[in-house]
Amino acid sequence: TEIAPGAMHVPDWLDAARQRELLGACRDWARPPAGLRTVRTPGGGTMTARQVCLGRHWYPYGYANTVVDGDGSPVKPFPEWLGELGRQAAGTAAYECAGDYDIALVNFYDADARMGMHRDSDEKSAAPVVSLSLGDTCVFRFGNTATRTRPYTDVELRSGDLFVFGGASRLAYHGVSRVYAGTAPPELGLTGRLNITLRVSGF
Ligand code: MD3
Ligand code: FE
Repeated sequence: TEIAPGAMHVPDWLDAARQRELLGACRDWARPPAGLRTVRTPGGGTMTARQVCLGRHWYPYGYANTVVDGDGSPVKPFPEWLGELGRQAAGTAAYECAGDYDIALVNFYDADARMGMHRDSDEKSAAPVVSLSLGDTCVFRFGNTATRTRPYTDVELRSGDLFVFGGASRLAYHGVSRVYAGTAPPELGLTGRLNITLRVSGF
């Protein structure tokens, strides 16, 4: 389903087996060093979703090769197979991949976590961002490129869903306004929600 020009939602893209595999990988990546951390914002606040990065370390507002705002470790490598997955996902949404996926940001949400409206503009490449969701259903708010406010479209993202943001949607404001606790597929064995975004740095 095209939510807006360049914004494609593909429900249930990952089957149960691939969801379990990806969750297992995320749990490995969450381990220290360079594991899961709380992101501090320049205003002195903290993000409620916790994060782990692969390939490059994101912190507000840029990328680094080490966990500069955490334990100082080199960022974990971005595995080849994840690049393949990104290419395949972008292809599903009818995008020619404009580069090689080389960054993953994995966000961990508990029931109270949110993500405020923002744009992802720290990458140099205009290649589409690939988003994969696991666990609890959330309300994803897709806005517009001009303002942080209305008009926006609320979409429920469920475990296994793919979302691809390219073209005119690449720089749109977006966020996560709520997470529905206890809605994850029971057989997945996850409390909360995980989102994996795959990006092309262009660096
Ligand atoms: C639209 N993540 O990591 S996924 C983020 O569910 C982020 O964790 C949210 O926003 C999450 O930056 C939303 C959907 C998403 C991801 C990246 C985008 C939408 C996007 C990049 C550009 C435009
Ligand atoms: Fe984002």
